[in-house]
Amino acid sequence: MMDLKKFMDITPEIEEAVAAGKPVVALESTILSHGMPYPENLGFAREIEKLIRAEGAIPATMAVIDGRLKAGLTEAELVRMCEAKGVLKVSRRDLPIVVAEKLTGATTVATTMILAKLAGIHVFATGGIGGVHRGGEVTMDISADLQELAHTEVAVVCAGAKMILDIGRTLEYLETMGVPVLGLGTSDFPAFYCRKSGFGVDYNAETPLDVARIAKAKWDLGLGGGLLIGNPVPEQYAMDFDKMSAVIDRVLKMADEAGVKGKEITPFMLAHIVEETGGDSLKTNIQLAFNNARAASRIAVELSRL
Ligand code: PSU
Ligand code: MN
Repeated sequence: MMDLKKFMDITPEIEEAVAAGKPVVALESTILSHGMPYPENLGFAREIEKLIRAEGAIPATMAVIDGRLKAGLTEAELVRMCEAKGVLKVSRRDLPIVVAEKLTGATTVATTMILAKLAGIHVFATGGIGGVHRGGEVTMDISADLQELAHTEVAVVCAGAKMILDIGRTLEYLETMGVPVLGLGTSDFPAFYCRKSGFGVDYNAETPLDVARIAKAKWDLGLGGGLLIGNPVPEQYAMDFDKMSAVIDRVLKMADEAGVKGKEITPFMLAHIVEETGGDSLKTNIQLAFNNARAASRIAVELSRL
């Protein structure tokens, strides 16, 4: 057995909650350090933790700080992740490097799942997941988030995938890897800023209890791996599909012309989409993540009762 304490700091509150089987919701830090501008990200980070508490669950924001894996951050650590000075973007392949070299990094969906599982947490709320990029059939740019969903026992609540990705191929990949894709009150997989992508989910789970039951069945059956839950952005914050498609096409072209590659693509796109929409996309991004935190908390509460 790996000696967890050798690598990881879990706050006493989270550790006690996990031991007692109470609901805990994991949060990622890449959305803070590389997904949103400062200081809006800090207001967001504080608010989303409050929201989870208001639903009766405990928030666990994940990060790697000076080489230590963290489940639950202090206020000073949260500020550090939001200021993002020298904060790396850490996916699965980067994890051993930041640990061994005592570096500081924000966790992606993939790494947040890894840390959540180590800490005994099985529900995670994010904004959008990584996936197969447009042109991925040639570039092979496929986020490590998808492999993590295949292998790591965490239910991930998201608002779908951005249209910067190839949503159809992302869903095909998840099918191949045996990842159930559920809609929370929808049969259409959401497209982040917009409520619908035009691609179906595997099953419309009407309630958080349905999601909890399906997750428990998957894990009790020994099937392992994760589940993806698509929770559409609330109607009043949703953006126009055609308008966003045009913005994304423009920004994809900018990325291509600037020669942006690899792990820089997603942060580049996110920052330029905010600019191109005059900040509207940031408001939507914040609200959809809040909405996911609420849903994840309810799923965690139901799971803790099963
Ligand atoms: N999509 C978003 N916001 C984000 C990300 C994706 O709408 O902040 C972040 C997440 O942390 C996700 C990561 O895990 O980008 C995926 O990066 P890549 O495509 O390089 O794997
Ligand atoms: Mn990539």
